[in-house]
Amino acid sequence: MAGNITFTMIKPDAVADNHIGGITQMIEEGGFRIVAMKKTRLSEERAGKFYEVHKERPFYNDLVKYMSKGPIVAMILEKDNAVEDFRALIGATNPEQAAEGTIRKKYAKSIESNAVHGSDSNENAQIEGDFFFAADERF
Ligand code: RTP
Ligand code: MG
Repeated sequence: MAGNITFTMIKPDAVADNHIGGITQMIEEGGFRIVAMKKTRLSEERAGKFYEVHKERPFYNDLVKYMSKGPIVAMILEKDNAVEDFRALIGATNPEQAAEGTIRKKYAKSIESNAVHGSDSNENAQIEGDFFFAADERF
């Protein structure tokens, strides 16, 4: 049986610093299969929509500006227990608390510039994947 899915973005600084390959390698070596993948740039408006769940949080405006400042790489990933296992692979939101061997430990620069996004539930994984990818872009 196919595993379930999660959604990730490689954030603007990590793309600008040429870490697409390194991060994608950690994802594949972590047992995830790439179902869909694209490099794109979010407008402020679209970043605001993506992060709408955080709109009451104090960091919302900065986050929206940060996520729209340059291209990102969006991916849908498949694995058994994908959401939880991917959050384990990326590590804590704050890189100072991220465990050894995690993507954020290796590539994050700060709590905002923390290299990658990972969905926090199966429901949000579906919503976030649908935000970026049509059915004919998934394999
Ligand atoms: P993500 O959604 O990006 O996978 O990260 P997360 O679940 O670990 O963290 P979340 O609470 O959902 O926050 C989303 C993103 O907002 C930025 N953030 N900044 N300045 C701050 O205190 C702060 N807190 C969060 C981070 O870029 C975080 O990934
Ligand atoms: Mg989150």
